[in-house]
Amino acid sequence: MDVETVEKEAIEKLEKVSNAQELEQFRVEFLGKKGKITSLMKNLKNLPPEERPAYGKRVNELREKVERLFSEKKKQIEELLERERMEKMRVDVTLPGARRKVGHSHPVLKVMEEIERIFVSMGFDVVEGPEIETTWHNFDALNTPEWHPARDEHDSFYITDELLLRTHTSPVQIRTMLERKPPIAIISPGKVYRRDYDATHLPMFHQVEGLHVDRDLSVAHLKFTLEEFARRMFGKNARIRLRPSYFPFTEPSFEVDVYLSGYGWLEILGAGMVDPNVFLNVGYDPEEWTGYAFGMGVERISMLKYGITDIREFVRNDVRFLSSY
Ligand code: 2U9
Repeated sequence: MDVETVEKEAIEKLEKVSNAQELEQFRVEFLGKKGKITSLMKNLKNLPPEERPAYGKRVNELREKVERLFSEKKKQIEELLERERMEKMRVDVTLPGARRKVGHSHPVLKVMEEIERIFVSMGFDVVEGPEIETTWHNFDALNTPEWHPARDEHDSFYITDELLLRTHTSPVQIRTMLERKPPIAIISPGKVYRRDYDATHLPMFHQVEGLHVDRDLSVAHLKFTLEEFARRMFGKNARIRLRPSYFPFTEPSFEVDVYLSGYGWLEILGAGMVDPNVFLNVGYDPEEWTGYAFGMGVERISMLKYGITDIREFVRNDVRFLSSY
């Protein structure tokens, strides 16, 4: 084979090389120890001595040319491989991340904590107590006589004649008054139990009650505190009004309504001045100490705040409901 044929063949073949494997085959075929260019060089000894320098030069030039073309091709193929590798690793940074679903507090707990924050910012302490209570702490100390319907076994969950699931968190205030000396400003959040179950009542629900005991407290202090609470809870335009009511443990007693534009007057809590008999029951002198108290149902506040119409939604555990608060 002559130099021209090998050159033509080499150029044509290299043209068609498209991957690393073909490139290696090409190298062996043309540039290898037994390759075509090497064998051209071996022809040297068969030529007449005067032709050898020119022929040698020609073959060396061919080798250099093919080596150069080979390196160019090699570089091309390496670039192609690198591009393919990068393409495979490509990450779409605009795709949404794999977000882990975490739960959140129950809407009742959220509202309860919001109520706590408001009163804590006004200087109230948060106090908790047992859910199983004595009839004395739950009723007698709170001036609630034997004849009161709340004491009936059809209205409360009794464990024994003298132990029951607390029907309000007021016994926590009784325990605190027995343990501390006035002045006292506390709220008691927690679960309470009554034998009721319909669209507006659950057998277990949540209350936040408050008690402020000091000298010279009046209905004015009560009204200011609850109006401030209503503004912080329902917006700064919220107004409250007091309507006369009756509770065994307060005198006078009130139902407290909040005015919400678009809704009118809504009953949100009960309140009153601590009955002197309650002070006597915990050994406080009613001539020296005065106090106001209030109580609210957390589910009720949550229903008003979010427009929920059936209290049973809170315990149905449907995530479509729970996750929207
Ligand atoms: C002490 C003295 C007085 C707590 C009070 C109310 C009025 C009241 C209800 C609201 C809705 C209960 O959850 S509800 O059904 N509560 O209306 N609670 S005054 O008075 C006290 C508490 C403790 C020592």
